[in-house]
Order: sequence, then structure tokens, then C-alpha cells
Amino acid sequence: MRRLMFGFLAVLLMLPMTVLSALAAQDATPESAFADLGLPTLDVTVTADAFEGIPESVEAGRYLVTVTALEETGEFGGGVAFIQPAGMTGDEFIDMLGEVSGPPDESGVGSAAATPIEGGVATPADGEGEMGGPMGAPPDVFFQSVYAGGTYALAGETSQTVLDLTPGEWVAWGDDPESSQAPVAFQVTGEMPTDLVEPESSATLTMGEYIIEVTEGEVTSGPQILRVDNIGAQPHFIAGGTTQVDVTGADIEAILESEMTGTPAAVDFNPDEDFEEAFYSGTQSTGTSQWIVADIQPGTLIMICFFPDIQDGMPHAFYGMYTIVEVGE
Ligand SMILES: [Cu+2]
Repeated sequence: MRRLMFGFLAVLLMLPMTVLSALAAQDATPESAFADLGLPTLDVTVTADAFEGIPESVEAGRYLVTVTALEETGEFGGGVAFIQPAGMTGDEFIDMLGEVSGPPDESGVGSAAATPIEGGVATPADGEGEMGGPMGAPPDVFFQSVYAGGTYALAGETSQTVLDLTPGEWVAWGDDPESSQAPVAFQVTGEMPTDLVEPESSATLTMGEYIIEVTEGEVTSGPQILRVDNIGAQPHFIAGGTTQVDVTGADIEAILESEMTGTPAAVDFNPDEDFEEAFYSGTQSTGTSQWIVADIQPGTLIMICFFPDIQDGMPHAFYGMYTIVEVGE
């Protein structure tokens, strides 16, 4: 269940390695649609345990972030996202992450859900929830911090996003307290430029409690730029992928419930086999926008958020934060 808690863990849930190895042959590298915008760039290489290319200091602005995940990131690849910790320095946040994730257990994942955070809101859950096990909300800082977004690439591939880095101290991290890359603190200096250019996008995805909606344009098949806005109060992200199975909301609810109970869902859709990744938009705070590149196969597009809820830590998907869109050829 812990793997439902944060960004990439959620992607792992939906992305079995069989699908990933099939994807590895595909070149989802975006057209250089962003290239003409004249944006400052941030090129980040994700290794097995580190982020390379994060400068100690950058000027505030709208950045074209290009993420390359080395082959050594393994079957799930790697990503980078940006968080401006609230009420603590970048280094303090990084120290806290070390405490939250703790030493890996035998299954290779950490022990976040089992570790109460002093002064935080992570409490032993109110007993066993309806869906099955205890799940306390993560510490306050995860809800109060500013999330600028981020992106994710499969091993050996590259992915791009355009996002805003505002003045202050930021941390580049894996959008997940348990990701294997060491987070990096860096400074963003100066003032936010007032003449920010807006990349052209084919559709706008709007996130809120607990919705993901196509509010402008249309999601089509093929490579495209999607604008992602968060108008909600809580942080949100979107994992998107297509399936050829005619999936309904009831199927998704059944699968989510089966994740909690361990009982297989009686549905035709098997996320372990029938799901092809389209994009991952790293966590964003309210009022932020980012422009991600998505390569979407025709079929049934499922977009879903697993950010833990501020009240009980339950992934937003359990509050209905997913949407299903048919994407034609
Ligand atoms: Cu959400």
C-alpha cells in the first residue's frame, strides 16, 4: 500500500516492466517544439542514485527542463521534480526525507508509512480503514511546500517539460520520498520575469479536488504538448497511460480497492498487462502550470493522481481523482 503514496510509486503501480521494455524501443523524445521559445534550459541526467546537472544557483524564470534517464536507472527509469520546501531549508528538507524514507526494508522499499514524524501530522492511522490498512497523512511540509512540476523518462530516454522556478531555495528530487536519487538543494535568484512566453499546447488538463479535466483543446494520439494546471488547494500530479481495454470508472474503483485488499479485481482490465505509459506530470501546487510532452497511443486514456490526501494520506485516486478519455487514431 505504501507504494500508492507518492508520485513515482504510483507510476510503478501502473507500469509493469513488460510494458516498459516494449516502450524502450519507442522513441518518445519530443519534437523540438519548445526549442524556438528561447527559454533558459536545465538539463538533468538521472543516474541510479543521483541527479547531475543541477547548478548551485539559477536565475528565476520559466525553464525548459530536459531529463535524461541513464540505462542504469533500470526498469523504471527516473525523473526529476522541483519542490520549494515550506518552513525549512532545502538541506533540512533533504535531511527530513532521509528520516521519512528510512533504511530500505527487505522488499527494497523504505518504511515511510510506518515512521511517525515528530511534529508532523503523520500519525498512526485511525485504525484499519475501510479499504484495508492504516494510512496516516504525510508531514505538513508535503502539503505546504511549493511544487513546480517535473517529468520522468524511461531508462535510456529523454523527456521534457516547461515549468517555472520562482525565487527561493528549491530541491530537485524524484517526486517521491523513497526515490533512489539523492535530492539536490539549489538557489533560484533574482525576480520572476514578467514577460514569460507561453508554449503552445494542444490541450489543457486542469487538476483540482478531486478532478482531472480537459478544460481546453483536445487530447489526441501522438506526441503533443499538454498544459497542466492545478487550481485545487492540494498538490496533485497526473500519471497518464492508454489501454485497449474498454475501461470504466467502476473498473478503476475495483482495481484500486483490490490494491488495498489484496483480492484480485473481477475486471477485464489488468494494469499489469494492458497499460501503456503516455506521460507523467510531476507534482504541482495550486496556481502553477507546466507544459509536458506526452506521446499518447490511440485507445482509452486513463489519467490518475495518487498524491496522498491531506486528511488521511489516501491517494487521491481513492477520492475519484482520475478521468477516462477516449483517444482516436
Ligand atoms: Cu491529486
